[in-house]
Amino acid sequence: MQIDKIKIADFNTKNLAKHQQKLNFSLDTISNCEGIIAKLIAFQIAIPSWALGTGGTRFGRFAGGGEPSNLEEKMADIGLLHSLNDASGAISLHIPWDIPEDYDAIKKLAQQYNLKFDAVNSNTFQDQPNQAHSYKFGSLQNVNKAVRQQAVAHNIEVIKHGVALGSDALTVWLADGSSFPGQLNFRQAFENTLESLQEIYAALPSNWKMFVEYKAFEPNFYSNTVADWGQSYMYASKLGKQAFTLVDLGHHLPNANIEQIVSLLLMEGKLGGFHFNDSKYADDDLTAGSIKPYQLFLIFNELVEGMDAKGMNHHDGLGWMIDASHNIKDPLEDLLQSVEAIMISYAQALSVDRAALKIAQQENDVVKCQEILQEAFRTDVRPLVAEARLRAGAALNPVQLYRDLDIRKALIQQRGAKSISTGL
Ligand code: PSV
Ligand code: MN
Repeated sequence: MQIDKIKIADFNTKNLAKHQQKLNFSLDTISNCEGIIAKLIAFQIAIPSWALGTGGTRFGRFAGGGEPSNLEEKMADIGLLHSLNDASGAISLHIPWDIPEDYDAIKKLAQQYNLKFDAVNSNTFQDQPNQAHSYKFGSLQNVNKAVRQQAVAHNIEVIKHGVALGSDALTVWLADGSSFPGQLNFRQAFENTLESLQEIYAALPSNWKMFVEYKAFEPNFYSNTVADWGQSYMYASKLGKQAFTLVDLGHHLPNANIEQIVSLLLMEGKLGGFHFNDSKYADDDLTAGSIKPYQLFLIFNELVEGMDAKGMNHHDGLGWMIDASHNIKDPLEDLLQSVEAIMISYAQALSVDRAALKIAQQENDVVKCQEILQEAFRTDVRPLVAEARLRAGAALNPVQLYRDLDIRKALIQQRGAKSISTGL
């Protein structure tokens, strides 16, 4: 299903006067609005192919209907999001959940929706039918060489799919670890994992990046073999220049200072990418910015400052992706909200008075530092985000237009109320 551009234009015309009024206030009160709007237009956040259906917990799943049941339909959904917000112009595939059958056809479809292929993701956290060896006791870390070899071969296979599609990064997230003390020799697990990652790294095309994603716990409950940024950093450093740490916001222990982690990884040139989501308790996979919007702003504040210090392009210097699970909301509405929250935090970070902050920091003026950051955080930048969309031909208010056009109803009519999406 594609949205008629005329419908977007009509919606914008209807809402233009109100938008203009708010924008005028922003233009008067925020400095360098044009610079911010230009950066917002360029910024794109990839949508994972596994986030378009209803997620669930181990207790149950409550599907909302009209879910995409194959890769083509998932791409259609992302195309739909992208036409509404012009900020979701990339798809990240999880293999084997979404194996393209006809590369050319899939590439054509991507072109039609104006989508790029973001990082490809391997899956050695679930056993697949007909798999020779089980990952019950880990994959790349496994004490059994044959299991490690199978997991390495899978990752190399994933790279091949990515190359065929024009992707340029591999994300490795491992569920490897142990659930009970004594189960694992930590050092051996690390060394096995490193050796396996090195074999995968050797198969990486020279223009590719490898992202090593960490997670504090789950599905293992005692130790994870890539548990935190320090461990990911050790692997990435030992692997080489093409390997980086990937930060998923939900993968930290409570109260971790994620903005500091981001700042230091950037400083070391080892921050590769992001998985956005939000959480109250652990890896809750909630809508980005729904629980801790100030934290999201502080993270972007470090990203903007750190990337500028290194002369990096904001839009393609790092990999940006949403990694959330939509258990009770319509997944498409949820994704629109996440992208909006990310854009707002990015715009706020761009509006921070950096020169004044630097002086206040040098003068140890703690009060002033807080004033400067909170001035940016508490300033309403939504008109700038909407203006960026307007200029790009997208909708002033994507969620509202999605609802006005009754898109979910149309998707249910098209795909049925019981269609099921692959993924977690
Ligand atoms: C693991 O929790 C994770 O964050 C990894 O990125 C996986 O690929 C994804 O979620 C699976 O949903
Ligand atoms: Mn993730």
